[in-house]
Amino acid sequence: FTQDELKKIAAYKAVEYVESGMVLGLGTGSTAKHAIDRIGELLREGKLADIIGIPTSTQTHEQASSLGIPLSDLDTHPVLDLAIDGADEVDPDMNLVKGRGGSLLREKMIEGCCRKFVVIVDESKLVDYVGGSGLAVPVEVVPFCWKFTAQKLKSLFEEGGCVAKLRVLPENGEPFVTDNGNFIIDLYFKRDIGDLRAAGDAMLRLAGVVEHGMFIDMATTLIVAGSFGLTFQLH
Ligand code: DER
Repeated sequence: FTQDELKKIAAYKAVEYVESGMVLGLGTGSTAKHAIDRIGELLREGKLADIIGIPTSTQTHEQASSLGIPLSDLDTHPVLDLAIDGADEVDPDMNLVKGRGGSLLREKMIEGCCRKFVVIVDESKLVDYVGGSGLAVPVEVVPFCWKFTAQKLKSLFEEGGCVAKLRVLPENGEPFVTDNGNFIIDLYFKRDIGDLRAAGDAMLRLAGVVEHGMFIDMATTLIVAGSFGLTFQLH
């Protein structure tokens, strides 16, 4: 199987949790895209009905509305039955890194008020510890004095333990701007962060920080698609 086929297998399996009448958090990214396509297909086939989707990004809003999935928001539906979303990393305790697609704030808001949060990944996302893939832990920050905030984020970790980079658009080097009009500082860690909650809380105490991409203790169900088939982990 290709990586995308694995993503699709995990996504389709997650959609089996969807029942008619549910209010669903719709994730963002290439794995969640498959789940949203599948939900649209089942609605069209009449195998699902009365679904309301709460999109976690403008990108997902566009995909879901093009599929005819009725959409709403948290103001109208402050409690959701189920959210399905991908992740950039999953550690053995089901803590996640999310946000490499830039949607972490809305994802965390929406996935934080679901009865069940099903995470769908291919096996390449499994790590021993958060940051262990050597890829970024994203932090959404206000554009005002972002350099100052990036410096403050770095100073939370011992000398040299963390590199902070402003996320820019590859095509023109301009800062990436989130759906909420903010910037993203990508943090790269040389070693295990250790106490994720303490690190996350310290980040959030910085006034310029809006939210970080560590989803601690939020996932209720993990579906992993790998060469060995599907595995499930319940929290
Ligand atoms: O940016 C995000 O939060 C995405 O959900 C990301 O975590 C997973 O994206 P992928 O399914 O395209 O790998």
